[in-house]
Amino acid sequence: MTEEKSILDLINTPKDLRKLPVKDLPALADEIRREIIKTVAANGGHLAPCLGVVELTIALHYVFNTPDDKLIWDVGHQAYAHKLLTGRKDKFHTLRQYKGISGFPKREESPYDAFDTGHSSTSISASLGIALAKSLKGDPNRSIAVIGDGSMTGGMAFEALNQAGHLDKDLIVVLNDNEMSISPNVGALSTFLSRKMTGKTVSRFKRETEHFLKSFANVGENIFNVLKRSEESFKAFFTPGMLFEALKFEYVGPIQGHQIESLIETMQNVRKFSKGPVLIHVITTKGKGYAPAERNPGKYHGVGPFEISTGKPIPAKESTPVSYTKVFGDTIVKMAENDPRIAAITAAMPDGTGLSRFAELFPDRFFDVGIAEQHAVTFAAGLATEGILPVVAIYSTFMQRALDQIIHDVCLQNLPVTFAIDRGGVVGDDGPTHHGVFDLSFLRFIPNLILMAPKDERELQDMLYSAVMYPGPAAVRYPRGAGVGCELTDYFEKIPLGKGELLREGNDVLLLPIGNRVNPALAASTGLQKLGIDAAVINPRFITPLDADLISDWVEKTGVVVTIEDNALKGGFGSGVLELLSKRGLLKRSLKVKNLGYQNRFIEHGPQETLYKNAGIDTPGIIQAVLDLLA
Ligand SMILES: Cc1ncc(C[n+]2csc(CCOP(=O)(O)OP(=O)(O)O)c2C)c(N)n1
Repeated sequence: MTEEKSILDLINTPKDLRKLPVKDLPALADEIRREIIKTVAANGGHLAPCLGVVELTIALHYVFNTPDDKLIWDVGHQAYAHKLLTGRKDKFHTLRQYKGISGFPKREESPYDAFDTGHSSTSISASLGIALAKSLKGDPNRSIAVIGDGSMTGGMAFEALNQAGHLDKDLIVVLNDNEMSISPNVGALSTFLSRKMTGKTVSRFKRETEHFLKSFANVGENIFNVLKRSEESFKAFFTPGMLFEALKFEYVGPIQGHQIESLIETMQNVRKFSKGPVLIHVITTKGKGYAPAERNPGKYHGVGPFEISTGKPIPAKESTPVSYTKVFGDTIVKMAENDPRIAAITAAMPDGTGLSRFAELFPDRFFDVGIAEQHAVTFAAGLATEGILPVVAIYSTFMQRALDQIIHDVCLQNLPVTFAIDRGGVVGDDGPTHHGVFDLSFLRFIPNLILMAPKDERELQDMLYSAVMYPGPAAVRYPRGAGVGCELTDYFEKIPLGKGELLREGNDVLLLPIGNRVNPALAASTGLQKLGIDAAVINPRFITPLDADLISDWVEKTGVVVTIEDNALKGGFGSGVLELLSKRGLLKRSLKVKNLGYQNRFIEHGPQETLYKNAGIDTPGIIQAVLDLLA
């Protein structure tokens, strides 16, 4: 049997791609899909988004002169085909592995990665900046943003379109429209973009107009004929072009995103003839070419390792405890059953944040606002002014977007909004764009806001309950992944405001871990005991307000303190403890203090446990820090 010739093998850079005849490109697309499926099945990653843009990626690199022409991928989760075509196919098996290539575009990884992305809706701003810089430098090369319809729901995308239309510089925006965000896309814009607008809605509008005109006895046949002929102009009027043209973009499309030949032809025309800002509307199928992902693109948006033949996830070797996310989702449902004031808000992540069940059970009190974290927070503030108790569930990394809204719209008015901050701490394989290691720092200084982090999933329940019942703004921050496997309850208890708990008494050193570091610190205290070191352990529970008395007492008793957090050191929990000790006059020469957490640098991707170990915030790291301090 002869082995099938690989086309991908011939391509080291897009220059090689451009030498191929167009007729070979569909076979190349098949090969790229197989490679993506194989690698994601082994390593996990963003499967459905990448499968949807294989032809689009080939066409873009075929027509445009990358890397001189700059290609900016919004979110960057769809860039695997781009990586395979731009010199990284030999390293592709290391995708998202520790020390391997990133799952997102990285300028330091390749000259073809024009801009680092990970958070959505930035691509038009960045590519407009690049286009402007090129214009200032007299550089004729092009700047191209590829943005999904989900990412188009983010306000920043519109801020950029607004400026781009005004500046009238050469800029190409490719709108990759698959009608999906992670879940089905939401909002009026999504309906507007949808092809249904050109079919069903236009017909209904026409029918209703005919009916209306018929109600006038003296309207003759002519007017109906005019109406019939005007169907096409109706369509033109109601297609998405209208929106973008109003923003002074030339609109091209909608075009079929899996036919390479027509994609190439369209791109070539745009490249040759267009002037000023152009939007190419491309229709794609998320998950294209892999049946399980096509059937269920939401589930296959981002996946762990799976079996290719069935699409089934490869089960973990040991059974893992329920995740913090699930505990959050279940808790909020139980609370909402008893309290009709509770509403839940997500920014395009109902599954990711654990709110799907809430959405099913309480559709009137559930709001998916699109990828719009800033709006989500201010919208919650509005709800809160009317006596609703909003719970805003957003990943830590994406909450960064909404800092001003948290300060200005919620905390300044002391409104009872609960922030459920998932993925606090390092998140693992998604890497630096997604690690949630700044939230303790950027939330800690805000007046009126109370901030908690649970040591386990049982405490998460009580903290959520306490947060929702608290008459002002409250945030609960919890990590990605499984809890510790503790027992859950059907009832919730209010945690007294600003009260920590002493978990273990000890005379030699005080361990002050926060959140998911409490259990490793307890384990460290057991390890230290074996070495003859008697460690006290406090679970502070609150980052703000700190349990000042409990902490100060035990600092005084032991004279040696180690703080431990899954957060940046600067401005984090440990900084708060130092401020407290300084205020209480306890920062004396005789006091030994060590703060464990992340140094002031961005943290690479890799398994969470590896990253904890590297930062010295796992059990052996904590033991070592104590030994160093006492040495
Ligand atoms: C600011 C921000 N919020 C949330 C996310 C999580 N997220 C990643 S991809 C995605 C959906 C993007 O949808 P779309 O742009 O249509 O791309 P598709 O996956 O459909 O190709 C979301 C919500 C993010 N990356 N950035």
